[in-house]
This record gives sequence, structure tokens and C-alpha cells, in this order.
Amino acid sequence: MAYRWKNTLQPRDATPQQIFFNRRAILGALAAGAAVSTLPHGAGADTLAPNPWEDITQYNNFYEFGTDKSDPAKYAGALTTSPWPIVIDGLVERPGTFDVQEIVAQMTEEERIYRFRCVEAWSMVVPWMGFELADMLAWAGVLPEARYVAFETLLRPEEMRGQRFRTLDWPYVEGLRLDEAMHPLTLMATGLYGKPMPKQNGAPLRLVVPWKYGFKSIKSIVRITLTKDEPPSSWALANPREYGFYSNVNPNVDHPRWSQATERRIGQGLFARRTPTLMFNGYEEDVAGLYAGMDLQKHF
Ligand SMILES: Nc1nc2c(c(=O)[nH]1)N[C@H]1C(S)=C(S)[C@@H](COP(=O)(O)O)O[C@H]1N2
Ligand SMILES: [Mo]
Repeated sequence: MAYRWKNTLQPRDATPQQIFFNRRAILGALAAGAAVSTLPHGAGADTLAPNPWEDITQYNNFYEFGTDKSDPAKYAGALTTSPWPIVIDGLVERPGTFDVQEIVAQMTEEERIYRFRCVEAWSMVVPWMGFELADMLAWAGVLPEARYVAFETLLRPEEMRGQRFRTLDWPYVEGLRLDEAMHPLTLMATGLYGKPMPKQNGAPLRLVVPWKYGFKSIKSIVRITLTKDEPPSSWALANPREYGFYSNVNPNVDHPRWSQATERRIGQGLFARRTPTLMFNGYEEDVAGLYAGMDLQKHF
């Protein structure tokens, strides 16, 4: 591997468990006494400590279960996640249908704390569990002609009530360039906070690409295809003027309908100060090299 995994978020940035579990009492005491606005922001501990379980599992985007941020937590319980066959095909040495457990059994799962950035200018810090997509691709054996990786979410309107409406062209699809897919920051996530992945977050297996807007991180994956050509992505299909294939977090390129220069950290309240968005979501040192020489205004 040309790269080794690197991330500035360390376990010591994590909220200590007793604070995590007692945070309502602590926040209550803070509200009664000290002004919350004196808490650090910017690159301080406040920014780095993971969002609590409730933020991460009750404020979601998963249009298969509805368009409201609270819909996935309400309706994803209907999804059957076992058995969960995944097709790996296209330009690989070992195409086939594998059960998710068979794949996970080959991989070493570890916890990684990533800043996760969504397109509507909000962010969270999430302690994901998972393994590198690169390991899974190596297991399948990538053929030399492959240049992209295409992903597809389950299509099952009986259990995914949002798929009964044409909010998107189902199934949800996404894609990465092969070098992006092979980067050690690119995670196949199996859980969060040391627990199995909640259904609303994309059980049993979802992608996490921390330097891109949230919609690239496709959930509940059933098919991975190695291709020669750039694969489609659901949001670019729905609105190519607003969403591009790359979708790298970039404060200098605005969405046609809103600025992307600042973001709001979920859980700090609607009136919390917005913080400047970092190039590549703070992972510039790790990933800028992937885009050397590319016009990022054009390849947004
Ligand atoms: N299949 C599927 N994957 C998806 C989505 C979706 O609607 N369907 N929403 C995307 C968007 S817009 C975001 S911001 C993230 C949200 O992930 P989270 O709910 O775990 O925070 O999932 C992404 N993956
Ligand atoms: Mo999003």
C-alpha cells in the first residue's frame, strides 16, 4: 500500500464514557451555571469529541425511509438485515455473491473517529467501527483495467417505505474513483460506538468517505462493481447542476442554493456559532494529492 492510515482524531479526543452517559446532567449544570458560549469551539476539544449516540442515530439522511431527518430512526426497524447477500462483480478476479458475515470475517475491524460532513452544511464526529474498503477490494482481487468502484443500496420497497415514492431513482447508487476507494481513510463501516451498525445508519455495511459530502457515504450496500467508466451517483443523476461526481468538501465551491463556507456542528443547538468548513473536511494533508492538477471548481 502506498498510504498508511492517518487521522488527526485520536481516542483521547473521545468523550469519556462517564461524561457521555451523564451528559444531560452535566449540560443541565452548565446551562444553570457557566455560559455555554464559553465552551471552546473551532479546532478545540469541543469540535473533536464525538457526537453522542442520540445525535448520530436520530438525525439521519436515509431517503429509503423518508425525507425527514427523524424518519430513518422511526422506520428503519422494518429492515431485515440477516441474511444479507452482497454481490461483488465487474472487473474483479473473484466475482460472486457473498454473505456480509463472510466478508466481515475476512477483515480486521477497528474503531476510527472521523469528522463526518453532510452536504446541507452540518457535521458530526462519529466513532465508526469498520475496515478499509481497500482490504475488501484486495480480497476480491481488482483487475488492472478497473478504474472506478460502483456501489448500490438494497431495493426493497416492502421494507423501505420511502422507496414507494419517486423521491430518487431507486436503488440509491454511488461511486468512487479507484484511488479514492483504495485510500486508507475510506472505510466500510460495520458499527459505531463499538456496537453493530444501527439500521438508520446503514446496517449492516455502509461506506464512509470522510473528506466528501455525506451523500457519497452510501448505506446498506448490496452490490459493489469494479468498472472502467465513471459510475452514476444518485444525487448527480437527480440534479447534475447541483451535485457532481467528486463532491469533495470544499468551502470555496458553493452549492447553487447555499454557501458551503461554514458548517453547524449537530448537537450544539441552532444558535451555536457556525464554524469555517475545512478543505477536504480537514483531511487535506491526506487526500489533496489525489486531486493534484484537477480544477475542483469544474470537478465539484
Ligand atoms: N442508501 C442511502 N445512503 C445514503 C443516503 C440515502 O438517502 N440512502 N443519504 C446520504 C446522506 S445525504 C448522508 S448526509 C448520509 C447520512 O448518514 P448518517 O445518517 O449515518 O449520518 O448518508 C448518505 N447515504
Ligand atoms: Mo446529506
